[in-house]
Amino acid sequence: MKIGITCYPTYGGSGAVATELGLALAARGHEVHFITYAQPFRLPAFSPRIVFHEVSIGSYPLFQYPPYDLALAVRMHEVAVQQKLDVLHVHYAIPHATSAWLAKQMLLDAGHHLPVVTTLHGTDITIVGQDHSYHAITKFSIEKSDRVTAVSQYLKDETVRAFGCDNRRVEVIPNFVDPAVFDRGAYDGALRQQLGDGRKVLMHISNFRPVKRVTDVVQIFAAVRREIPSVLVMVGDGPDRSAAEEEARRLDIEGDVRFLGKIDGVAPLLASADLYLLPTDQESFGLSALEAQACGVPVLGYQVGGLPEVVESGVTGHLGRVGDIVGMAGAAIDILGHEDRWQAMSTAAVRRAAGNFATDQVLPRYEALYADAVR
Ligand code: GMT
Repeated sequence: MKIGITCYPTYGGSGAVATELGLALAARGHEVHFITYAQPFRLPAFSPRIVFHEVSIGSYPLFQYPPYDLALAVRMHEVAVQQKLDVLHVHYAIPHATSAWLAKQMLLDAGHHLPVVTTLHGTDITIVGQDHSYHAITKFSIEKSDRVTAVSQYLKDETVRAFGCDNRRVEVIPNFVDPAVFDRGAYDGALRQQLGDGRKVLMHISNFRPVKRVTDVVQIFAAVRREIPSVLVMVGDGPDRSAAEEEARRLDIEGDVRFLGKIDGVAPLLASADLYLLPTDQESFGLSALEAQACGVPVLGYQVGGLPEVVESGVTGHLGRVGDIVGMAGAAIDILGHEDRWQAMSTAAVRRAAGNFATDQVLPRYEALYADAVR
């Protein structure tokens, strides 16, 4: 098939999932066209059967807020006509599903039917979409999509609750991972030695937005470090990075906390970790938690959103109460302090990731959805 994909190209789970999906679809022989304002961050410079189409918004003095959503709709329309797209798959409802609906209407006038598939990822439903300024257009755009998917049952339920959407219209298709890439055994341990110098490696990866509670990460680590020789590796960047750095200084542990900034290929890093920390207060799925588990890393997080669908508390990690730093640190010390317990969790984590969320299992569900939408 010829598939158009639109996503946010910058760091974030929805862009990562969209790009991995495009790469996997191309590997299975489909032709994939990415339509967005920059090259998606996980997209290699060249891949067979993948083309990147840049959306340019230009500039005009009248526009204090250049209308990206319109420029995107025009580019979607253009690519659909030129490349004869069979289906357009947009990731993150706002504004992508709205632009897709506009492009679809423009195409209908020329007799070209372009089915639109919208995948809901998280904050498009839980935060931004429920803002009064965007609620009505989000509901409209979801309802006008030919097919809608959500990345967890939690997100589907929240979509039905917040937007009154028909729950039969939303299909749950989870995030996925390639176990051959996210594989602890694929890396030689040199990086682990560099990062930890013989100590346990705790890790967090995110875009450092307030929802990620990165200061909780630092506080949990501070309590763990008092009991177990360890280091904390913080990967990514965003608005709360300086707050996390400040917290590390305040707690006088900055020498053992490393901020690496944005890094594209996180698999070798995750494969070097002993424990992954994701204490966010809203998480529709938690792609990084899945990738960590695939690398045999137990995950510590809060019992929120779709995270319990990914992490089996007590088996592949521990999920605690939001803000319970002491409880989280206790669970971390228990896991890291008992080699047999850590090993059992690590093995269960790999089995869970590969058994429920491997690319080979999830991808055919998208292919079936496209085929159905085209019919
Ligand atoms: O929160 C992020 O890291 C970015 C955000 C996005 O939309 O780019 O991620 C969301 O989508 C991911 C992929 O489906 C999910 O794994 C994340 O759980 C979700 N983030 C939130 O719900 C906060």
